[in-house]
Amino acid sequence: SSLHEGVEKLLNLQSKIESDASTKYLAMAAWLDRNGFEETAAYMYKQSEEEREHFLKVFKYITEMGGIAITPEVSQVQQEFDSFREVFEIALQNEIAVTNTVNKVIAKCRLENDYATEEFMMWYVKEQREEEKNARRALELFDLIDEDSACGKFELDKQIAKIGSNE
Ligand code: OFO
Repeated sequence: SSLHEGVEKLLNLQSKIESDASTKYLAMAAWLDRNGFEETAAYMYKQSEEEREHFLKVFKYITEMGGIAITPEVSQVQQEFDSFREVFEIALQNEIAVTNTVNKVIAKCRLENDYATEEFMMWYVKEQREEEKNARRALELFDLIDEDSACGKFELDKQIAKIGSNE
């Protein structure tokens, strides 16, 4: 394998984290859907699919580099949420955690002079910047629109679903 053992290990961890993110967003999408937040549910189903692509991208890269890609097991996932807002608080925390692991892979690449993987991982740096921004924007909308006011939930559902659509 042209991958340093430590780098390969972190890439497999990253692949698992992306796969978990896909599962978490799927559970959030279902919760949103059954609570009437139709448009935000559609947005979240899409996020889930995107994370699945992020997962596959790392997974295939490991194999391409001659490493052993380990199929991640499905972790326990949170199915219930206390509120509409809580979904996005957790989503933001999750994205921040993903950014941290992306940074750890890159730090390791630098230590081992693995510039190919570093360059590969830069795509994730950009992606995470975008995803953190979107999650923060969602929370900003909860500050602007009172969830408990008349039509508040309905308006939030529409506005959150539009995040990132003009990029
Ligand atoms: Fe947002 O987790 Fe993928 O990159």
